[in-house]
Amino acid sequence: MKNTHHDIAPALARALRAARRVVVFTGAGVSAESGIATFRDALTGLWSRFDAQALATPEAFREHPDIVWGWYEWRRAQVLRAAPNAAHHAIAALAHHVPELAVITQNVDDLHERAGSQDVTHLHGSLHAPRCSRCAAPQAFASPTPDEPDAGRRIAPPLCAACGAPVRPGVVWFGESLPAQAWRDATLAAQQCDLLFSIGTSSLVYPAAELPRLALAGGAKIVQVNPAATPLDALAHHNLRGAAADVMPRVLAAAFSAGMAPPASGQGEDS
Ligand code: BV8
Ligand code: ZN
Repeated sequence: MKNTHHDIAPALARALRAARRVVVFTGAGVSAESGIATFRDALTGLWSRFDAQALATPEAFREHPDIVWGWYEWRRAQVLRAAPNAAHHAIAALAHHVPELAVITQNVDDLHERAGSQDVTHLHGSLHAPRCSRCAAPQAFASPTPDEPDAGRRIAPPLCAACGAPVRPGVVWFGESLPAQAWRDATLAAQQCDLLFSIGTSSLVYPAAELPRLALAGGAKIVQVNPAATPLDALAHHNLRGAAADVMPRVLAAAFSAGMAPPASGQGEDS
């Protein structure tokens, strides 16, 4: 059957139209169609002998600062070259259709902001906010756009202008606490919302993966958008099996534009 926005269950379109407070919770999958490798994609070159989870830790930075800094500079170069995709734009547009929208992301890129989303909550920090690993002083990047480091190149981290210690990426590593304010904002938004979208996340990393459960406990409808199954499948009221850049524009069309010609069809199915 030709995929049109009619694939989106009428009950979902009705629930989104009726929702006062909506949360959009995203993971690396929402940036996949912008060409940003998801966290678990095979690490290339020098990093292929590392598991991302092992590299995104304070220990790895202490032991191999130039491998870890090189990895993040490679990822930052990817992000700077990337553009927001139709999913980021649909999420930004959603803010104009519902009374309150909170965008909460695990991603360290700024594609939600570049698509126009406001007040994005970053649970795991940002590639664009390097800081001193000792005195935490914010640092400016030496080169605003790193020359495309060939994947795998070691790059020695710059040294803090104030205390001389190595500069680290402004991200939350495994074993590190989430920024307290961001976590407070996120849990409050999840507990109070009427509807939560979980888009492009494997729902494996805690405490972020707790948010849909908090929303469910607060009586919210849970909608998952992911081409693959995740542990959230069991809890979601709607499992939209498909790519975010295909599904999200169709969700908005189904809910807010009766008669608007549906955007290009995709593979998404409502399951
Ligand atoms: C903390 C920033 C403690 C860095 C990241 C055992 C059990 C439970 C928990 C733990 C445990 N052992 C350790 C823990 C805690 C640990 C944890 O959860 N580990 C997991 C792996 C078991 N958590 C932590 O350490 C957290 N801190 O707990 O602190 C503490 C408490 C008090 C005091 C002190 C300390 C910190 C976690 C933050 C780690 N940092 N990112 C960086 O980016 O480099 S997490 C990182 O991995 C990403 O941000 C992402 O969120 C996560 C998963 O990566 P991916 O799988 O790539 O991405 P994602 O999950 O988003 O999955 C991609 C999805 O997209 C897939 O499902 C795919 O199907 C889908 N997809 C693909 N294409 C598309 C798509 N979807 C839609 N459209 C498409 N086109
Ligand atoms: Zn310093």
